[in-house]
Amino acid sequence: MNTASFFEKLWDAYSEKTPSAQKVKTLLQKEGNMVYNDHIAIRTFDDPRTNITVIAKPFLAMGYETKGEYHFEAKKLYAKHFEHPTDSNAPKIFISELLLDQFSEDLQRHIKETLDSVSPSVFTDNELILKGRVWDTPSYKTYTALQEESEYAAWMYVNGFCSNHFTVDVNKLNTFTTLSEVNEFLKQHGFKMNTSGGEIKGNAKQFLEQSSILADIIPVQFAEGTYNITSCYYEFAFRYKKNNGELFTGFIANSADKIFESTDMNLQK
Ligand code: OOG
Ligand code: NI
Repeated sequence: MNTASFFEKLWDAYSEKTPSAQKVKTLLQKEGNMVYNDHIAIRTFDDPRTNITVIAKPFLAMGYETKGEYHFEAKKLYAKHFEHPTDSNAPKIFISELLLDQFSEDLQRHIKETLDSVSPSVFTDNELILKGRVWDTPSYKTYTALQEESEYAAWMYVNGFCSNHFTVDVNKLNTFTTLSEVNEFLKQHGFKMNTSGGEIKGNAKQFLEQSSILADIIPVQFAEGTYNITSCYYEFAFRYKKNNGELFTGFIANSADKIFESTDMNLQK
């Protein structure tokens, strides 16, 4: 599969569970914009079967290169980002992993049992991140137990492998010149922003401003019945030129820390 059709399939899987993203994209297009992706993001567990190295492999095979790394002490996460050196339409990739050994034995056991229930060949499939949750129906009891320690763990247990957001490249929009104009447009159309750490994360001095709408809520079938749970969200990024005249291409850990919260159940209402 070539890079463009891979990202189309990834968008299809994502927009199916994130109807707001498709709505926003269509609204932006109706205003007269071409919508380009700045980056996508993937979540995983640092278990050797699923860690960043495993998730990054198909992207490295597409020619992507490893760039920055990021630490999130409070959330107990580690992340890396990847860039394609030649294909300017290929979005940057941000992959984070949950540092399992920093959590309780109960959490570690829940995740280990979940991963043990899946055939190892599923994790090495090049199309893993098109597959979503690759384990059986989750338990709501386990979901809420995980949530007490980590919203990320609970989200991952239900949503599995996917792009948890796509990100509109605001620099390339025709009808908007600033991120705050985009945010006003989103709010006028009834979308709810993630305001954790402020509506706009980052600033010109950091060469990156970001905002996101809260994740959609979708019905999920659990062993105990159906509950409404966060799926994925849409992000908006505006990049500034560095002193050498080139656009900054990295990420800002303090901003990312708040962007992660776009899928937190406790930010809903
Ligand atoms: C990733 C959050 C961080 C960014 O652009 O800083 C991020 C996630 O929610 O998994 O995407
Ligand atoms: Ni992002």
